[in-house]
Amino acid sequence: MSLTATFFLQPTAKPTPVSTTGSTTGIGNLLGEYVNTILDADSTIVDVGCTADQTAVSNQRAIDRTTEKFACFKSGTENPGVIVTPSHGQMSIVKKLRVYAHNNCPGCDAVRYVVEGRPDASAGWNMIGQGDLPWLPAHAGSNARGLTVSSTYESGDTNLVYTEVFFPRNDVAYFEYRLTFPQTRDPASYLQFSELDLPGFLIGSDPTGSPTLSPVVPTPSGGTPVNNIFDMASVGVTVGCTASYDGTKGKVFDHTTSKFLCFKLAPELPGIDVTPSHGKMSIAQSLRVYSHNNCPNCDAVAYKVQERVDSTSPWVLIGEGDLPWKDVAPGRNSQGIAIASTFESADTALQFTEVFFPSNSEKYLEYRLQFPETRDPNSYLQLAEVELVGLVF
Ligand SMILES: [Ca+2]
Ligand SMILES: [Ca+2]
Repeated sequence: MSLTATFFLQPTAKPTPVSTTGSTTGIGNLLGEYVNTILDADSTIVDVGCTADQTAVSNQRAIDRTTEKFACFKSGTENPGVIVTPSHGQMSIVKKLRVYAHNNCPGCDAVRYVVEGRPDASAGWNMIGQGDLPWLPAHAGSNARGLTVSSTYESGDTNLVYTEVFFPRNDVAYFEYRLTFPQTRDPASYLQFSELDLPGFLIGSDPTGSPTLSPVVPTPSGGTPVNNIFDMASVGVTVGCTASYDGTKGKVFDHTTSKFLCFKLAPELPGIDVTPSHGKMSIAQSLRVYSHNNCPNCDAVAYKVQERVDSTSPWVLIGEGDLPWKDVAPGRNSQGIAIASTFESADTALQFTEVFFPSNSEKYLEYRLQFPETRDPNSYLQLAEVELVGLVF
């Protein structure tokens, strides 16, 4: 890899019209694909700031696509972790980090992370993201050893225990990555995890070793990234359900954890149509749902999001599927808490789930949010807040 400097893709944001599920690439002059992990199992991997318990074998376990675990004894002054050089030789843009739980030692859990990248081995490291892992407050459980890890760009392996953080605004391509974990749950413990996913955009291979600078991420320019396309004065109209009292419709987007409660009216799927009062077009990039205060059976566990350019146009599907918290009910959020989120991150002091729409690149005005399934199918629907994260124009 001959690059000597990082390069920036302009314009700067997701989404792109690139398949997120196919194995091949390329639409028009685009070159690349979203992948479940940039770090292929044949990557070269070395420990840093620690000594792996079985040298090369144990290092590879960090990325061997199974829950066979990585264990590393802290040494020296550097943060413990790994440096990974993918064998595919392609530049990439990191969008997320997932850390899968290991089998036996809660005190050994990584609870803080630092993700850095560099374009080649001679360059300095550049920060991509750092902070607490979402499972910091409490040990999240364990994964038996030796299970296959089956993930996608959109989702980690929901049969396994993992934690995940996002870097939606990172748009710098790198080749090598340093993933370190400055803190373990018990600071005196050594470091363990069973697997890492580094989901992101893999720039198409180029035999010359010169990554293309063509517009890999050709989003419309000029959009403003926002934590929520829905302003508090948005107009909501329930669909497929009737709100417990009229005022609760606005609780979907009141920017607090005060909850929306809706009684299902079959056969339509329950949910709400939302028209932002700002009247601006927008591109939705992810959906966050915050849990309400008291009824796990009332949690939405599946979603369907549609959009349209005006009230007379047909609805267009953005995405649908299960919400990540389907298999494990989240903790509850008390009512009336102001939500402090950003474009990059939900309010991590609260309980939430999030799904992404990396292929959505069109501007729309109105949205239809439906929740085809509740945790108990016989329950009514409750949620504390929805955030439709994206760009406003
Ligand atoms: Ca592993
Ligand atoms: Ca609310």
